[in-house]
Amino acid sequence: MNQDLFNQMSQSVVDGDPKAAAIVAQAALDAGIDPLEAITQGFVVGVDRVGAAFTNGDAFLPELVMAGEAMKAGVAVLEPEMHRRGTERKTLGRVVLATVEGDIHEIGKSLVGTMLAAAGFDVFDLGVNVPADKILSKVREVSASIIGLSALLTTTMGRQREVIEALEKAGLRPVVKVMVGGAPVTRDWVTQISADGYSEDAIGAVAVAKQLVGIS
Ligand code: B1M
Repeated sequence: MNQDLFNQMSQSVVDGDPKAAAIVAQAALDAGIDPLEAITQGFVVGVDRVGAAFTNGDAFLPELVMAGEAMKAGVAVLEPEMHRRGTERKTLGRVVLATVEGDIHEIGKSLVGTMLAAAGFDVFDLGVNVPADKILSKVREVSASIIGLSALLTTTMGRQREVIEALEKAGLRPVVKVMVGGAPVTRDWVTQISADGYSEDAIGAVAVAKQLVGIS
């Protein structure tokens, strides 16, 4: 039964059908399925299929765009429930979150933000294509203890390093931890740029953020 719904979620993304994605997401909630499980076992499976087809030349940019739109529509239905499940917890710290400059992939970053907020962090999500100076000025404004940087392109990963360098230049590096993520990011890269934390996925990001503020 759940697998049927997961298959329909995946298919709605492959079909690039936001309406179908929203309907099946609601059906999953009505069936009592954990919203994060719905995302990882349903929508992400679909978006990965489209990504693989794009790599092989079997799908093109319009399909990629529509897959992203469908995934966003489905996740939007599931998000309030994810927040609701985390609303009882106290504030654990302030996180400024962004997809780096030059990169407009938002879905994974937003999912990380939702999970961090649900876990009890105050999340200031600056969106996508965000330059280092804008990130730094938000960090100062809200006295954030963590910066979360997402990059989905090999060509934009370097921007994560730039933000860390800007932080050092501003003298803020000792008081602000930097967590990075995104599909092309590896542990090696994290070491190379001297970031403080890394996670492969949104659940792991919560554990890493907690470690960074001294809660584990
Ligand atoms: Co693009 N895209 N895309 N894309 N896209 C990828 C990333 C790609 C791998 C597809 C492919 O070729 N197979 C490829 C990158 C190749 C590379 O550099 N290695 C690619 C490309 C090439 C491009 C364009 C250049 C295409 C073009 O124009 N020719 C272009 C770039 C535009 C730009 O940014 N300047 C482009 C555009 C787009 C769309 C706009 C059409 C759309 C995004 C829509 C949107 O976000 N609103 C899109 C999409 C949908 C994808 C794929 C198919 C799916 C990405 C996604 O949402 N995944 C993607 C292929 C793929 O990943 N399978 C692809 C689901 C999401 C839940 O996972 O984002 O990985 P993800 O996030 C995960 C983890 O990475 C981690 O947790 C998340 C949840 O588990 N994580 C963090 C992410 N951020 C984190 C931060 C953390 C911790 C963990 O701490 C702070």
